[in-house]
Amino acid sequence: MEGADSDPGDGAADSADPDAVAAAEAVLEAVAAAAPEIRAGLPGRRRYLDDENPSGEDVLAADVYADELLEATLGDIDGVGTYASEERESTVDTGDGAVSVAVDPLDGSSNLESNNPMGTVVAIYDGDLPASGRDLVGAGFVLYGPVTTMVAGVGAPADATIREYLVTGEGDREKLERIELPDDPTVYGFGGRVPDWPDDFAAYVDEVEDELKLRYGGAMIADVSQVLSYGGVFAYPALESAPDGKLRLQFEGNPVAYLVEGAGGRSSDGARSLLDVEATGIHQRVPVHVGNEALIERLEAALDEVPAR
Ligand code: FBP
Repeated sequence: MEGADSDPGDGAADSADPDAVAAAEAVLEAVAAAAPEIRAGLPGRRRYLDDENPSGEDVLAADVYADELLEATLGDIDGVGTYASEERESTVDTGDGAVSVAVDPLDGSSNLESNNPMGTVVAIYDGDLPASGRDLVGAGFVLYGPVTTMVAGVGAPADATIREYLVTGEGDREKLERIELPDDPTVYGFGGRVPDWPDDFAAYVDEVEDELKLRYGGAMIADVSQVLSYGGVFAYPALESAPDGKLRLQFEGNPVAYLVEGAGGRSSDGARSLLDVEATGIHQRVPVHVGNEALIERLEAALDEVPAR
């Protein structure tokens, strides 16, 4: 993350609907306001429930707590008509607003057991779900690390300025720096078991591990935050056992693509920007690769055949 700036483009982008951008700002403020409560609720909610989410993953009490808190908070915002969460099979109709929010209430929640960082991710789309990443009018994440921070932007993807905020104990946002990926990347982190990586992806890893330092923590938001800070590449790639990878387009792929591209980097499913992947379902999965432009270009060159998406 580089030095402070004079705020060009902070706020509404020309090509996005101003009402949708205002709703996106309100959503990001509400997520920050909920963050201290979500964080304070973690210590007593580290147990698994006897349940699975729509993606077949075990659910922690903390996942459910954060999801219910965010639904109540975000559903009340003027302009928000739909709430969707990784923890719910279907979307929730919250009123007649045009904007839809898609939330991963606790990204990386399996890190609760080991007490490692995790986050809350939010994507704000101008339209119904599932939506294209090109319909985003804002995105952000809260990182529950040693301090609570938010990285966020509003506006159309091509116009967004991405900024880091400190989230205070009262849930207010204090502006920190504008985020731009450093020119000299230093870190990489890739999910999935190594024997499950396709050969072409494994060949790419052979290249980058000679140049970069491994940093992988198992929570996408924390791993992407390292890439935003130090430059590099994060991927949860296609696997032999899961050709669409693990992460979800609406809740994870699109918002991190928006943030990393807004910070001067690139995103890819292996062949194209994640923002150009066709949206086919709420819980659709997609291989996610984000980072410095040159590293993503090399990745796309290294992968043999990437299906149309
Ligand atoms: P959840 O949203 O269910 O926590 O799953 C997503 C995630 O935890 C990502 O944050 C992370 O990148 C990935 O799964 C880690 O998966 P793995 O445990 O296979 O490394």
